[in-house]
Order: sequence, then structure tokens, then C-alpha cells
Amino acid sequence: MQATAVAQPNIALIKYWGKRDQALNLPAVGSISITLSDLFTRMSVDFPADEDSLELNGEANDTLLPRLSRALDATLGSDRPRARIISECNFPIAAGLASSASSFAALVVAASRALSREIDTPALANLAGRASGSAARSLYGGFVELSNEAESVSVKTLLDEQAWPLEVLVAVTTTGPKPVGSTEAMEISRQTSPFYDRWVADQPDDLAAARDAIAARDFKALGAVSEHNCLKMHSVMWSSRPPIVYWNDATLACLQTIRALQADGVAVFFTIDAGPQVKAVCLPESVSDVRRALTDTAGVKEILHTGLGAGARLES
Ligand code: 2P0
Repeated sequence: MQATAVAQPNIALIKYWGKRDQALNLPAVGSISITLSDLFTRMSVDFPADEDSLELNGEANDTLLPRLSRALDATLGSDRPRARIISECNFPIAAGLASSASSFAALVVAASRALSREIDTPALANLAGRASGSAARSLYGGFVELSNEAESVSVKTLLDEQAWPLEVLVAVTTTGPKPVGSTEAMEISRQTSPFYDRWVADQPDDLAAARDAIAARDFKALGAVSEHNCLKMHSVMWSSRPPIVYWNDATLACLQTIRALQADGVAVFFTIDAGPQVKAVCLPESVSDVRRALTDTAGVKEILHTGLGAGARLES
């Protein structure tokens, strides 16, 4: 009883920040993301084992195991057999690159198959989303919208990855784990930021603007609303008590680099998640200019390059 699934992380252009229901892990706002192609998590789940175990990139890992075990309980029932989980991830973990999204998306696909449970993709998205809100979006490819409904989320592809093949350069500014996890940080923001309610109230406008820009393949419009939404989310974080600041010097230097590229007419915009990395979203013809400029930016340690990709899927 074994199966392997692959999933890629996604990057939100219109962000999820804040929960409506903590127990069910339901987001307070809808979100729109792009699923990536070249960063991946491959996860094998093998039943039965004596106890749950996780091997991550060849080493035993007890830090992430409890969350994976809980996701298995939610997917298969707590009377499920114990599992041996082997995970391979080709990008930095817990550093604002959405490793939890690809991990939980791959986990629910592999685990349900290993025990021959027929669970459709919308239900798998809800199960992954219960473990980590952003993971629901990695069940789908291309441009993905997550809508929050009464007791669940509904997720769909707005446009597939071939229809508008944008590219993403991730400027990695540090590879260490983040100072505070997003789950805790979101709750601090909900309880303390004076801007939180306004953030939630205005999200439908940003979602509508992004939806229209994606339908029209309007790069400039998508960039404008994405940058605005990103800076608004970080303003909520910064105005929380205690403040939640994921940026470092290089994060800001990358923003200035991207502003200078835009002033030169290069088609690129930025987004930043719960970490210090800067994601530069580009039209294909801009990639070499953007890569050169980010490489020359102080504090950038590494640049990852990816296109847009498909949703989570079984490998064997
Ligand atoms: C997003 N982030 O929409 C936003 C933008 C980070 C910033 O979703 O608590 O790991 O596990 O549901 O999904 C990161 O948070 O949070 C995230 P939980 P998750 O991509």
C-alpha cells in the first residue's frame, strides 16, 4: 500500500492572510495564485508501518512530522494505519517559499491513493487546505483562485499554465527558517493590526481586478494589483503588535532593483510572502534582464528560475 505524488508550490498574487475559523483552518479572504513548475516536493507514503515517520531529503525529521500525521488523520481517519513518509524537496523549506503548500498537496494525493480511497480533487484541496491554507491551491495548475465559502473552500484554475506562460525568478536572500510561522503571525495580525478589518473588507476588489487582468492577459494591470496587495498584506504585518517583519536589507534592495527595471520598461513585478525572498514575476522576454539585475543586487544569495506548472498529481 504505497503511492508517490508530486506537487509544486504556488505563489499568491492576491494573498491569503488571516483566518475566519482557526479550528477548520478556513481563510478570512479569497486568494489568487500561480502554481510553479520547477520547484517541487515528491512524497511517498507507505502503509502500514509501526509508527509514523518522516524522512526529508534523506534525513529523519521529527519537526514536520506532527503536522503531516494530523493531515493523514484528517484525510484517512484517525484509525488509519501508521505511515512511512519519504519526502524530497528541491528548494529551501520554511523560508517563505511555500514548502508547506507543495508538501500537504503531495501528501493528500499520495496517501489517499495508497489506501485506495476515492477522493476527488475539490475534496483533496479542502483536506490539504485544512493542514495549510495555501496548500489547497497547489492541487490545481496555472492561475488558481481560492474562494472561501461557508464551511469549506472552493478552488479552481482560472487560466491554465500554457495559456499565459509567465516566468518567475525567486531572489533568495536567506535560507534559514523564518522567525515566526505564518499560522501564528496571521493570528497576531487578526488580533492586533488596526488595518486588519480593512484588509479583509477590500480583498474582493483586488480579487476582481486580478481576475480581470488574468482574463485579459494584461501584465501591467496584474502587476499593479499584485504589488498593491502584497504591500498591503505586509503593512498589516508591520502594524501588528508585536510587529511581524519578514524583510531584510536585500528584500528592500530587490524591490528597488525591480522598480528601476520597470522604469526602463522591463515587464516585471514583485511579490513577497511570509519570508524575505522576493519573487519577480516576468514576461519570458524580460527574464535575462531581470536575472542580471537581481544577481547584481546586494545580499541576493541565489536565484531560482521557474515557469508555471500543473497541479499535484500521482507519480506511481
Ligand atoms: C499566501 N501565505 O496566500 C500567503 C501569503 C504567506 C503570505 O499562505 O496557517 O502556510 O498553514 O494555513 O498556508 C502561508 O501560510 O498558513 C501563506 P496556514 P500557510 O500564500
